[in-house]
Amino acid sequence: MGLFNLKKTKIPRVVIGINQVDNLGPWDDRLNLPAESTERSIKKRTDAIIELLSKGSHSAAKEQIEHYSALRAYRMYQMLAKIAQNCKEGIIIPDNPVKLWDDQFEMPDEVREFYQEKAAELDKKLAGMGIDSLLGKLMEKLDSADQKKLKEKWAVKKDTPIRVGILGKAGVGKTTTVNNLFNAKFKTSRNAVGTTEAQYKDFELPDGGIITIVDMPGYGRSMDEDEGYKKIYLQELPKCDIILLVVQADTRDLTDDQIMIENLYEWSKEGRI
Ligand SMILES: Nc1nc2c(ncn2[C@@H]2O[C@H](COP(=O)(O)OP(=O)(O)O)[C@@H](O)[C@H]2O)c(=O)[nH]1
Ligand SMILES: [Mg+2]
Repeated sequence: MGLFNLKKTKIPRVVIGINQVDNLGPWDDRLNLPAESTERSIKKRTDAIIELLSKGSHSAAKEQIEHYSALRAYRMYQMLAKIAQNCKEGIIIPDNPVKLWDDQFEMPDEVREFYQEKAAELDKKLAGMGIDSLLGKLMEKLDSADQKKLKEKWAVKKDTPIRVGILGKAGVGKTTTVNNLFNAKFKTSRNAVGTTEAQYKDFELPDGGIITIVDMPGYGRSMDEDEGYKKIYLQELPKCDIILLVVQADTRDLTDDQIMIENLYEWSKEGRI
C-alpha cells in the first residue's frame, strides 16, 4: 500500500458517453466514418476529455468512458459493450439489432450490405454477453431445486423493464442517444412520482420489450437549479440499472459535467445511489 499504489475504482453503474464526435471534422457519409484528419482530431479530443474526467481521486475511471456519435449511429456497439461491462446486476443488453448507421444519411448498397453482415456478427457477440446465455451456463452447475428457484426469480426480473437513468446538459444528445443506442421507439411518457422534473419515458425495443428511460433534468444552467435537482437525482438514480452521463465532444467547458461526476462518485461512496 502507499500513495503510489492507489488503483482508480469505477463509479458503479455509471457510463460516460462523449457524444457528437462527428462535429470534430469532415465526415464520410458514404461509409459512415470520420475522414482521416477527423479521426486524428477525435483521438486527440477524446483523450483530453478522458484525462480531464478521470483525473483526481473523486472522478470516473477511464474504463467507463466511451466516445460515439448518436446522430450518425457511429460506435453504438462500443457504447453498448461499455454498458454491458458496467451494469450492476448481470448483463442487461436488450436483445435488439445493433445499429451501425442512420438511414437519414445515404450509403451505397454494397457498403450497407457490408454493414448488415457486420451488424449480424455483432448481434451474435452481444447475445453471448446477454443474461440469457450467462444464465444458461449457470443453470448447468445447479441442482434441480436451485434451478427452479433461479428460474422463478428470473421470470419476475425479466418482466421488469430495464431502467436507464440519463444525465447531461440540455442539447448534448440524450434523446438521440437513447433512440439509436437501443434502436428504440418512443412510446409513452409520464412524470416521476413526487417530482416535476424527472420524466419516465418508455421505449419499445424491436423484440417487443420495454426499456424505461429516466430523463433527468439537465444541469448547468444555474447553481440554484442544480441544487434543487440534486434531490431528484438522489431520488431517481438508486432505482436505475445503469446511469448514462452524456457529454459533448466539441465543447471547451466541461466544468458542470466534472462537478456532476464528482457528485456521482461521492454519492456512490456514501451508498446514496
Ligand atoms: N452533429 C450531431 N448532432 C447531434 C448528435 N446527437 C444529437 N445531435 C443533435 O443535437 C440536438 C439535441 O439533441 P437531443 O437528443 O434532443 O438532446 P437532449 O436535449 O440532450 O435530449 C438535435 O438537433 C440532435 O439532432 C450527434 O452525435 N452529432
Ligand atoms: Mg431530450
